[in-house]
Amino acid sequence: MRHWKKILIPYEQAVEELKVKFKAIRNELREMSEYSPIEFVTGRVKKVSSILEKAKKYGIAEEEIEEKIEDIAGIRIMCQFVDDIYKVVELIEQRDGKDLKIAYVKDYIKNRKESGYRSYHIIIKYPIQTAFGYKEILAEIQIRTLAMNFWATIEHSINYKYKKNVPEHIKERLKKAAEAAYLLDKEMWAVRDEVINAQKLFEAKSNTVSSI
Ligand code: 0O2
Repeated sequence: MRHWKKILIPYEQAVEELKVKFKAIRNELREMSEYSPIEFVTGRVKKVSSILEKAKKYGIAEEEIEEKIEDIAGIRIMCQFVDDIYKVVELIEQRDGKDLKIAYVKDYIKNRKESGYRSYHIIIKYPIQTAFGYKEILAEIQIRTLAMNFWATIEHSINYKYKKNVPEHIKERLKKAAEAAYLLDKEMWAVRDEVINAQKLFEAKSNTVSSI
């Protein structure tokens, strides 16, 4: 029996640190009244039951889990528009070799998954200073629009309910919904400048009201 509580401590620390770092980028840009490609950030450490399930699915031995399961630490960055995703990717690339190392990427936006899933994944190696010394762990950063996130969240819960045996008619509906989310992203991108200007005006007004 492995000591999961101890194993997961560095992953918990990594998730907390990465959340702080990405939220700081968003806050800094907003403070400077500049547009932030990051709308909001979440993070989680995978549950032990999900880690073991994934290890079983891929035939990974328990002692190989940390080396082979890349999303034990997961960060999710939500953006308003599709092109913001690639701006966030650039921001992360600029940090490559500094506070993180990029292992590889999976672009499920250009190569949508069979399920209809879209997102940009970056697998990183992240250094952690623990009470027992230095450790480098793997973490997955998922970057997606609000529409992609809405679809993925719903689809994930349906999969959970049906334990992956989703009835065919629901699968079809989900594919249609994925297409609708894609079209929503496309339409929103077309009015992107208009939306950003409106948001700047709205924020300026809110700041004036709060300073009265
Ligand atoms: P959770 O609860 O988010 O941790 P696999 O996980 O076997 O599908 P692989 O090769 O490990 O695939 O990596 P991949 O494809 O990058 O997927 C890792 C994570 O991406 C998943 O983690 C999901 O968060 C998300 N994801 C990938 N494909 C889909 C999809 O079709 N629908 C949804 N909703 N999310 C997806 P976990 O472990 O599935 O779940």
